[in-house]
Formats: sequence, structure tokens, C-alpha cells
Amino acid sequence: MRVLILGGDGYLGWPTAMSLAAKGHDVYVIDNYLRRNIAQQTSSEALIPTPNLNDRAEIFSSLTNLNIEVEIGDVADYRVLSNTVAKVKPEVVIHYAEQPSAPYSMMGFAEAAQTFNNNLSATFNLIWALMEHAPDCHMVKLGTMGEYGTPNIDIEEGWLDIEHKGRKDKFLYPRAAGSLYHTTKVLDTDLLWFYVRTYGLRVTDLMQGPVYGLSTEESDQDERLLPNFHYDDIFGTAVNRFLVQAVAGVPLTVYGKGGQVRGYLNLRDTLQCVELAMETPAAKGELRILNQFTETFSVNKLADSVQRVGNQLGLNVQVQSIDNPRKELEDHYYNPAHSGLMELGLKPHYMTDDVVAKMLEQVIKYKDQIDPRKIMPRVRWKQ
Ligand code: USQ
Repeated sequence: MRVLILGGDGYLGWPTAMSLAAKGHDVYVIDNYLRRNIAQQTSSEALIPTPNLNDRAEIFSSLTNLNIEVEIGDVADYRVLSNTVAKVKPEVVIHYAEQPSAPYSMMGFAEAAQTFNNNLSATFNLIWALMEHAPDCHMVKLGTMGEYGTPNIDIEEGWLDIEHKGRKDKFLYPRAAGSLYHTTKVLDTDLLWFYVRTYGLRVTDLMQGPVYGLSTEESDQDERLLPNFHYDDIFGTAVNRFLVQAVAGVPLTVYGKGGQVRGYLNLRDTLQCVELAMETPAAKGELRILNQFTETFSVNKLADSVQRVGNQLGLNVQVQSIDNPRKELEDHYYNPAHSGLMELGLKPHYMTDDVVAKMLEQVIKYKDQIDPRKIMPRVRWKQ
């Protein structure tokens, strides 16, 4: 298939590009380096240096003879995206081109506005570019499990059947996100639903939990092909941060009580999920929503596992609860459905001790590059 990836330089975008190229698809990626620029501006650079997108594509091509077409451009600019879609005429667009950090979106007005404008414009522009130039194209859009928040009832896959005063209807599952970033994804979903039901677009919206891991078939061939690995408080997820803290000898920073439960998945499973979604596209006029994670656990459980495996590797790992810089429930019910992708054929890779050990070993190689100033939280949700 002709595949266009928006946000092809990102943690998910780059591994997806390589994986789909390796499977024989024609891959075209576009990215404006927004994350790289914000990382530099906020002193949140990745642990492992990653070549720029053109260089990555060249290295990949020299190893595999496979081509990934690269464009450096801003999809939040309609003319840029419209020209690209008209030129590529994609059969599938994978939309990752969003500012992905919850803490960044909570820093202040400028960062919130940048997140809001970038994320909503990217989605809005893509909708229009597809309607204009590729109306049959299947959009695979990356949403987040954080759209639902942590409600005190079971979370369904995107939709909820409601009976009210004796009448029944189906609605988008209620959303209650915990950051402006997560809220932009809620707004994306609403925007998509309007255009799907009104103009017959075909869209899969993937509600993904936090992803971890560096190892994929392609990135294992050469360290220069590794995805971005951030461990700071802005772009680093709890998993990455705990791994680096364990190696640096800093107590693992559990925010508050540590009972925050999320739905996690391995990077290899993101690649599988996106491919499965591509292979069985949503119908015209369908907004298909799939909850994309393979297992749920709490921050405390994650810290326990990094501590246990770290100690087996000879590290002396401590865990310390610190004042929570976010506003979120720290002890809550969490039972989200996630059968859709399993039914499509997903074969999960779980976070076993072996997987944690491999990630720690990878971080240990770069121990000297850990900057302790990036570790403690710098951004607080104003309460
Ligand atoms: N947390 C800690 N200690 C830390 C860092 C985080 O206890 O040092 C806690 C947070 O308070 C939160 C949980 O760990 O309760 C997860 O935080 P995170 O930073 O790992 O993930 P989050 O901010 O939710 O965002 C990440 C990605 C985002 C994606 C989201 C999926 O950055 O792009 O959408 O995971 S989800 O969490 O399902 O919304």
C-alpha cells in the first residue's frame, strides 16, 4: 500500500516507517521536528542521540536497500499537507503528528496554545486534505487511553449504549482527560466523528496507553536506527524515567500514592496494531475506535518490577513516593475493554522481567550520558 506517515520522526513514527517499508509498503513520511525543537528548548533531549530523519532514512536504506521518502514540513500548515496528500495519493495515512507530552501542555499559555493549535490543526487539515485529494483513504489516527480518564465504571471501546427514560442510543464513551494534551485528543475524536458521519470518511482512532521499549526487528540492526528515548519529566514516560533512575542511582519517582493504573503496551505491539488496523480498514462512514494496550498495572507495580530486575542486575534501586505534580486520581477503579485488536490478531509481548532487563541493559550502555538535572519533575499542574 501507499502509506503516508505524519510525524515520521517520532518515537512511534520512525519505527512504524521502517517496519512498514520492510513489509513491502511504499512509505512516505513527513515531520517538522516539533518534538526535537521542544526537547531542545526545554532541556529534555533524548538519552540516545538519534540522527535526523533524512540521515535515518539513508542509514536504513544502506542496510536494507529499502526506500523511505522523507519530507520535512509542517502538517499544521494546510498548503503543505494538502500538496503532500495530492502528490502521494495515500491508501492509508497514519496520523502521529501531535505534540505528545501532557506536562508540556500544562506549562503555561504559550505551551498550551502550541499544543492546541498544532494538534487540532494537524487533524483538521488531514480531514480536509483527504476529502479533497484521497476520499477513500483510510486514516489511522493515534488517540490515547487518557481520553477516557479514570472513570468509576468499566471503559468500553470508544462507544457506550445508553438507555435513558426508556429510549436507547449509542454515543461516544464519555471523556474526561487529565491534561490539555489529552484533551486535544478528545477534541480530535469529536472532530473526526463529525466528519465521518457527515462526509463518509473512513477512520480508525486508536486509544493507546503508554508505550515502552526500543527493540524492533529493524532498530535491532543498528543503534542509529533506535527510536527516541526520553527520560526527562516532559517527554519521558514513567517507564523510561524509572529505567534511567534505576541506572543513575536515583530513587524511582513514584508520584503520590502510586495507585495510578494505565494500560501499557510494547513498541512491537504498536507496530502490530497499526498494521492490523491497516489490513482491515474501517468502512466508509465508520469511526472505528480500538483500545490499544495489552496489560494494565499501577505505577507502584511498575516501580516494583524495575526495582526487582534492577537489583538482579546489581543496581541498588530505591523507590520513593514524591509529591504528585499532576492533578489525577492516585487510587481508582480501572477496567477498560480491549478485545478489538486481539480479535484482529494481535499477539501481545508483555512486560516480563526479561523485557525490563533488556531495557535496563540498553540504558546502562548510555549511563554516562544521563543528565541528573532532567530527572525531577519541573512542571506542576496548578491546583
Ligand atoms: N508518573 C509517576 N512518576 C513519574 C512519571 C509519571 O508516577 O516519574 C505517573 C503519572 O503521574 C501518571 C502515570 O505515571 O499517573 C503515567 O504517566 P506517563 O508520564 O508515563 O504517561 P502520560 O503522561 O499519561 O503520557 C504518555 C505519553 C502520551 C500518551 C499517554 C497514554 O506521553 O503521549 O498519550 O502516555 S495514556 O497514559 O494512556 O494516556
